[in-house]
Amino acid sequence: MQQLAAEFEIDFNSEKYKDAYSRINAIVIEGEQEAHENYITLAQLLPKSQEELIRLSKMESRHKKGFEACGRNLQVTPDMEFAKKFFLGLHENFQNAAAEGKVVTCLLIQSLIIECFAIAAYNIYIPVADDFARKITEGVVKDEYSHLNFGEVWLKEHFTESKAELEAANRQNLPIVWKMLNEVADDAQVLAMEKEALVEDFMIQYGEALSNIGFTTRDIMRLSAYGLTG
Ligand code: Y39
Ligand code: FE
Ligand code: FE
Ligand code: FE
Repeated sequence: MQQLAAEFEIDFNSEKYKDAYSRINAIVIEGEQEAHENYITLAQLLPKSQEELIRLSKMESRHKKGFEACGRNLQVTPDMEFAKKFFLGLHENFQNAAAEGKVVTCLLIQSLIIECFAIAAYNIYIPVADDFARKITEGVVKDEYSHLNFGEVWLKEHFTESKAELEAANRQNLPIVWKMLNEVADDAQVLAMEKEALVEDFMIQYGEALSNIGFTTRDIMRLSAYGLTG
């Protein structure tokens, strides 16, 4: 039963909810589509992991289909134009890094930053989702942990030679994530997702990832809060 939804008095059929959902649902659909493409690109950059990365890219397409069904279930049309703009900063940085063969930057953007953003968002969404979307999202979030794990394992194995590029890529991309969170905060609130909870969950996931890769606590404090102001 939708106990939390009742407690927060969420009306999934209200115009207000559906309007906010048209953007959040689009962000998630676009994010899954771009994640699909990013893992195909990574498969080309990392031939040794090709098979596994193609498998991850296929999971992302399935996620996209699942979230498209969530929108249809609420009779919401996703605002894909909004979503494309929302992802443009990270999209361009990933494309440019890929063109230069900077696999460490690509992994930081997709497998650390975007996966942690997805895990935070899905964890916060699950308790306040409608029954249909909750079941879909519960299945998806398990996969996202495995995508994050791929990035962690690869970067841990190549930590020494990747450290400087990771620092630079973090500096370039983490401020973009905070900007994205601010842009989506009002719509997320309508879905009963608190910005503070999203920020907190993101910081926990990202900090843990950096720790698993080999960064010290001191490095993590500096890296994970970079660009977080206001
Ligand atoms: O790896 C993945 O599947 C990630 C692409 C998906 C990103 C989803 C982005 C979620 C942000 C939603 C913000 C709602 C508050
Ligand atoms: Fe593209
Ligand atoms: Fe996904
Ligand atoms: Fe993913």
